[in-house]
Formats: sequence, C-alpha cells, structure tokens
Amino acid sequence: MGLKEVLKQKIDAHRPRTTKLLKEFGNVKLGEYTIEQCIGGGRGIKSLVTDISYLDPMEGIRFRGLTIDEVMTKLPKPDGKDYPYVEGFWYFLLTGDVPTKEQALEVVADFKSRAQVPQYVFDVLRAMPRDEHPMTLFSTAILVMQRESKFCKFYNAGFNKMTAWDSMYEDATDILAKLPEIAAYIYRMKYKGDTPIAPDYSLDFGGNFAHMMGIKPPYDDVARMYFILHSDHESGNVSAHTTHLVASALSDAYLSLSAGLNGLAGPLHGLANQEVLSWIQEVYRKLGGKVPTKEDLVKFLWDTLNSGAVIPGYGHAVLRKTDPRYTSQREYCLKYMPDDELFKIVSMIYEVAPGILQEHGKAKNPWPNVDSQSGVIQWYYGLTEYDFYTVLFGVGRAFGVLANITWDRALGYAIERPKSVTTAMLEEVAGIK
Ligand code: FCX
Repeated sequence: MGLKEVLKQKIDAHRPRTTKLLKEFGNVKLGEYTIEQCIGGGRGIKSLVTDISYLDPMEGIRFRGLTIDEVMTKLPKPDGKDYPYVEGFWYFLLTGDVPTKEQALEVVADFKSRAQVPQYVFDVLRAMPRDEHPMTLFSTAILVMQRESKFCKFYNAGFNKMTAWDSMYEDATDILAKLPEIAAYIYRMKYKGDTPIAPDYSLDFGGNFAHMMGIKPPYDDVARMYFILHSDHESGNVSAHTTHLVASALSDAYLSLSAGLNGLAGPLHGLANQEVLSWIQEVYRKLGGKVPTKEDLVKFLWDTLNSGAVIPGYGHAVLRKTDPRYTSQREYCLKYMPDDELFKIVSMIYEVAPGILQEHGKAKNPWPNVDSQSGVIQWYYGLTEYDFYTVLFGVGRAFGVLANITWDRALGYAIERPKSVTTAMLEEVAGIK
C-alpha cells in the first residue's frame, strides 16, 4: 500500500479522537496564563495541536515520538550512505510509521514524477534584482507557482471538509519534489556565475540536491541530515506557526509555505544560522586567525555580552538543555571533520559559553541550539555564502510545515483566531486602572 493510502487510513483512525475531545471534553481547562505571556509573545500558552513533532524542554525534539538518533538509525538509507532518504522521512512524518526501503523508494519515484520545475519560475527568479536575499528569491519561487494549486481548484469546485486533505497532500508533495532544483538554481544563479546544473533523476532528494549544488559526496549525506534535522520543531516557532495560521484560512500550500518562509527569514529565527557563522569567523579573525586559547575566548564572550550583544546560537524559547539537533551535527563533525578549525572553536564555545551565560544571568536557556553548529558544516564543504544557509533551513522546514497543514485539513482545524485586549483592559485586570 502506497503512502497516500496509508495516510488515509491513519486519518480515518485519528479523526474520532479529535471529535471526542471536542464534543465531550471541549470545556476542560488546559491551564492559566499571565499578562507577561499575553504581552510577551505567548510563551508557554498551549494553543496549538500537532502530532508531527513535540518539543520537550529538557529532552529536545521528537519526530512522531522518535528521537533524532532513533530517526537516523531506524529509517531506510540509500546503499552505502549514513543518513536516511528524506523521502522516507516524509512518509514517516505523515503516517507515523517507519517505512520499509521499498516504501521509501516508492516515494522517491513519486517525487521524481513531480520534480519538473515550470520554466516561468526560473524566468521570475531571473527577472528579480540579482542582489535579492536568497530567502526572498526562494519564497517568491514558491509563491509564483500558486497557479498550480490543486487544493485551490478543489476549493473552487466545491469544498468538502472530509476530503480536503487529499488536494493539500498533492500540493505539498508537488512543492517538496521541486525544492532541490529551485534552491540549487538560486544558489548557482547568485553565487556560481549563473551556471545551473541539470538534475540527475537517478539520485534521491539529498543526492540530487548535492549534485545540482555542484558539491561532491559526502555533501549528499550532509543534505539528508540537514533537511531531516531542520524539518520540524513543534508548531509554535515562527515558520511552523505562520504556515499553520495562513493555511487555517484555507489558503493553499503555496501561499502558506511562502508565508512561513518569510517568517523563517527573520533574524530571531532561521536567519540566526548565518549570523552564528559570521560571528564565529569574527572570533577566529579577532583572536589571531587560529583556534584561540580558552582564556582569550572567555574574554571575547564576556566582551560580547558586555557590549549588549547576544552569544549567537545559544538560548531557545522552549529548550532548557543542549539542542539534540546540535548534538547530532556535532557527532557528524567529530566523525567527518574533527580537525576543522571552525569546528574546534564551536567546540570550545560549547565548553565555556553555558557557564558564562549562567553567570551573566539573563538567558533562560544557556545551552546551544541547532544554529550553533550548522553553519560550520556548510562552510567546510565549500558552501561559504552564508546568506544562503536559511534557504537550506527552509528546504528542511518545508517537510514539517507541509505535513502539518495536510493533517490540519484532515482534522478540520478551524481558522486560528486568538483574542486580543487593550492595554487599558490589562491595567484593569492588574487592578491599576
Ligand atoms: N546570549 C545573550 N543573551 C541571551 C541569549 C544569548 N544567546 N539568549 C537569550 N538571551 C537574553 C535575551 O536577549 C533576553 O534579554 P532581554 O531581556 O534583555 O531581551 C533574555 O536573555 C531572556 O531571553 P530568553 O527568554 O531566554 O530567550 P528568548 O526566548 O527571548 O530568545 C531565542 C531565545 C532563541 C529566540 C534567541 O536567543 C535567538 O536568538 N534565537 C535564534 C533563533 C532560534 O531560535 N533558532 C533555533 C531554531 C528553532 F529552534 C526552530 O527550529 O524553529
């Protein structure tokens, strides 16, 4: 049975659970929240539902209940490779089942049948100013394909809540299959003298992406690892929440993903990975163009904090421990690039920064997040244009957010509409009005 048939079975089995909660337990309270949470970005307010991933503050992310190590170990891999098929991971995110290699290869074949990027996408990219940020190009490339939306056509032909997930799944898969060529095209157009490399459809998602980027193995495995690690981080982060919110208005996957990527382009979210790398290179330059002594690094970190700046790549709005996505990338570096000087600096920062941040006393989470390790791996394989790193993040994040909006439509989640209040109302509640 193919992915879509398995997905339909899972949806049919899940629906009664959501219906029961709504019909019989809808008035059960989930907790209380404060003025600080209302003004301060809703931290910790439980108001979103997803089964694709869950972020435990002390453990980190689980995808469909599996840890990152379990995902990397259990999911099928291409022969001779260290990381799973990203296509098999799409099967896993959607169904919660670990696919067999045959099932993963069916998705690989299905993606190939959808991978052809319309010429007008390249025409639009080439018509844009060449100095646009790659995330602007990437988000535009997805938005301009909105005319292809099967969900939009389905809606216009007469919406049906019970089958809406089908055309959302079709759009999501159509988009995902095209992302490697779109992302690689942007990279080669902006940074490699406008020399696109044609796709090689004998390769899987990660392998073809590396091929079109013009980067030799093991970068194909770096791509598989990177896209899986960055796919989802429950639903409250800006890119996931934005995609979910826009889709809740019954906008299609093209409109919703493009919006989510615009959120990912923000400095406090996806753009942080490029800021981490430029900061680490500043450390390298300012401390003599070599791996610094620990004492020099400690002084540099304190100077950074005392100047009012943050230590990039550390902290997280939910996590209160080292991000397991950091650890997974660190294990890659220890295996493939243990002597890289930038990696040695990242390792030394990991030894001293948590203690400094705890002493500094402001960050609720003094531990590294995913961004703290991701850029040095890209740099090591010659991808030195770090403006492009968030596009890589966006290719991976597309898997999580598109799996989520497929399930949103399957479970008939309502349009999102939190209530706002005025400052005067808050003052009244606080008893100061
Ligand atoms: N260095 C110095 N100060 C820090 C800090 C750091 N690394 N992290 C937080 N702080 C400071 C904050 O600046 C804030 O100071 P303020 O009161 O003067 O404004 C104080 O500590 C409290 O902040 P805190 O609540 O701990 O952290 P926030 O939730 O405000 O911000 C994030 C945390 C992680 C958003 C921020 O540190 C950041 O820059 N993030 C990078 C992007 C990111 O989240 N990447 C991970 C991707 C994500 F996990 C995903 O996959 O979706």
